[in-house]
Amino acid sequence: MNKNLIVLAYANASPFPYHAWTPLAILSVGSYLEKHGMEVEYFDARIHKIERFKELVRRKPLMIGLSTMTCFQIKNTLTLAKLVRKMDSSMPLVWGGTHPSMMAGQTLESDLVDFVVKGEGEQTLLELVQAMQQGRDEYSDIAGLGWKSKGRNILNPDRDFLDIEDLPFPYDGKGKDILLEYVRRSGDTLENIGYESSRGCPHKCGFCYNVFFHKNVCRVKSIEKVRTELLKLKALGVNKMTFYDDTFLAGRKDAMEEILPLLKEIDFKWIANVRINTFTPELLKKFEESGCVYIFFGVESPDDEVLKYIKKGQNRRLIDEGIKVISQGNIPTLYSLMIGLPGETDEMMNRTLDFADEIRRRHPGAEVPIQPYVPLPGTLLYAEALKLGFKPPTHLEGWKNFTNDEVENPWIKNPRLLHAIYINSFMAFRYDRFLKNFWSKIIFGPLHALSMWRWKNRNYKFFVEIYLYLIYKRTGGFFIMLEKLIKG
Ligand code: B12
Repeated sequence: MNKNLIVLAYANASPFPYHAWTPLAILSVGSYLEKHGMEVEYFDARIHKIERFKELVRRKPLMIGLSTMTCFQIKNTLTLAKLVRKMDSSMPLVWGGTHPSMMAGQTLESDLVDFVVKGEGEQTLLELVQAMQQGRDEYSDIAGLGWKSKGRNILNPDRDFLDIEDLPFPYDGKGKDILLEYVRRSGDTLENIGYESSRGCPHKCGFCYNVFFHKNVCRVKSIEKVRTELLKLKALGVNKMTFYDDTFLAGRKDAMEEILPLLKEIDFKWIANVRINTFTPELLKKFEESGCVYIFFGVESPDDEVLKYIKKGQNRRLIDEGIKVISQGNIPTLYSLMIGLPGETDEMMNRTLDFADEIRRRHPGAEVPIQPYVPLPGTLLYAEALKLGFKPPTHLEGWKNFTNDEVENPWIKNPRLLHAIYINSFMAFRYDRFLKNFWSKIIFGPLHALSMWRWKNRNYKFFVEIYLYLIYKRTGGFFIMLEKLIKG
């Protein structure tokens, strides 16, 4: 066995090809291990061939770490875990990430899981590695760890938050190879290089993992650290990047004086998820000047009653003011809306759809995807969903189809209608960005026209697009080729 080697793997996280974003989940953990003298190898299913993964398993590392969110990614992570078990049944499998953190007990019940790391993984994994290197088989002193002993599953107490100021730059060490591969592949459309300038969000949105995962604590990196790290990114050839922060600027009082001028000085193009009520005309101006090329907001609903129910911490008036400000600028913007929440009536849903039209009227060209609500574990509304008869999957494998386009909540009379609206809004408002050249217009043009017709007439009868969508979702590879062809 190669006791100093740790393999960290990231399975495909999305059925959609343009969703290949750098896997900071494993790079953060891996760079921390490297800093402490371990040898780390990564497998990122979006850029590596499965042969690489098999080769890494054959090298007999101390363990294999797997990262996963809830939903789609679980399916692919399970495939990796099964492959390891087949090749080497004694290889320890350590699961981390948002899903194992939120469902630690249930995840640990799976035969494909030996350890679970709950919450931030850097220090917990390091301590586990050190314990295993010493040949220990008792781990009760490692905070944040779930482990198995003599047929019993044990969940240790949670770990305190790390000081993110002490974390190494995730693209140092082997992470650099991953980054360079993303840079190489994406040419001048680098919309998938991730960077964290903070962790956590103080807001209590009922559908979000933050309340439990980050306990609503928002930690920000110092401006000096951000400067050093962004300069490193720039030196590695990155010109455009996305802030993976839970809510960009949420914990930063100094945005106008520090981080935005810094972004301007470094001359980055950047993308971020922001709260709509943060915006003033001055802030918008600073965003534009500092290179922001895309912003997205979770607006969720036009109804104060719903916004209150989901604890969004903003109301219709603030949303309207935000749209007024942002629509004056020229930053491409996405406003996300949510349907299918508990207690939603047909009238409420129709108001949300009409609001999408209103947003596009007031902010021409804005993307307004409409997402059916998914009760994700470890969120405030999850408990509410259980009360309303939602039956969560009883085992890890059961979560794999738990997605916006397949979810069936007990309070929804016609889930197919919600799926159709989701796919329709996606095709109508998001796909128009692909209608840029002759071939894309030939291929996607008619589909887009049909989507716009459906949207206008709210007509979801004979929704054949679902089949195209499912082919698209299940045969991502073919469409990656097609999109590349179209985008040139
Ligand atoms: C980038 C991103 C994506 C990317 C994918 C990630 C990628 N790299 O390719 C894309 C855009 C594809 C994506 C998609 C989705 N996403 Co997303 N995404 C994010 C985002 C913004 C950043 C992820 C990240 O890298 N964070 C930084 C790293 C360092 O944090 P981390 O992942 O938590 O990792 C730490 C720990 O979890 C742990 N850890 C993680 N992995 C491992 C592995 C091991 C072995 C160990 C020991 C520890 C460990 O240690 C890490 C360091 O402390 C997060 C929000 C956030 N700020 O995290 C949402 C988030 C992860 N996404 C979320 C969701 C819900 C989705 C979607 C389902 C949304 C949707 N409606 O479609 C889809 C899933 C795809 C699908 N359609 O099925 C939720 C997940 C909740 C959950 N229960 O899993 C989050 C938390 C957003 C939220 N506020 O709710 N997403």
